[in-house]
Amino acid sequence: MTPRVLVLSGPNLQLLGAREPALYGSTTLAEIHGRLLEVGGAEGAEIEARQSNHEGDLVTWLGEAARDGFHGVVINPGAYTHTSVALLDAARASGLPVIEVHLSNPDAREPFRRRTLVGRACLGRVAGFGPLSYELGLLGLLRHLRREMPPEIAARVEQPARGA
Ligand code: CA2
Repeated sequence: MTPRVLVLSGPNLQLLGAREPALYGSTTLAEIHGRLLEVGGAEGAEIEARQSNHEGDLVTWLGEAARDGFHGVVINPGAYTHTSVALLDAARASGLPVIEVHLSNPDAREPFRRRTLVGRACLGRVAGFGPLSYELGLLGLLRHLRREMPPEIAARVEQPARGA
């Protein structure tokens, strides 16, 4: 099976490389996507990458991902990470393994960024490594899809915590 992975980026991430390089670096989203296609290709995977500023687009893409033949999702939900019950529900309902990635480390920033709603539906999270967070998230997801995860982690993935 060729793993097919959908990579989603949320609001304002189209500005990468053009604004606030001190915070988010000088790499553009197009460059990140290009690199993911390279890394994914080297791993024998197919990658499709999309960005939207609209919560509804991200919800729709998550909802259609399994039907469209994707096996997993890497998502940087941007600011929706911290606010969107709709994205949390869509990630859960997708039935797919979802990895949350961030360029910065939200835990080391303002208190309101410490809460992730989307993360409750995610297999894992990579944050703080700039564009490399996307790559690491993709590689982790591919390991999972190939059943190369340690069994105790795989078991927890089957029964994700749903508590408060
Ligand atoms: O660190 C991340 O990847 C974030 O998802 C980025 C979001 C932020 O709201 C999250 O807390 C953490 C913000 C994305 C805004 O992207 C920009 C890029 C360049 C210039 C301005 C904004």
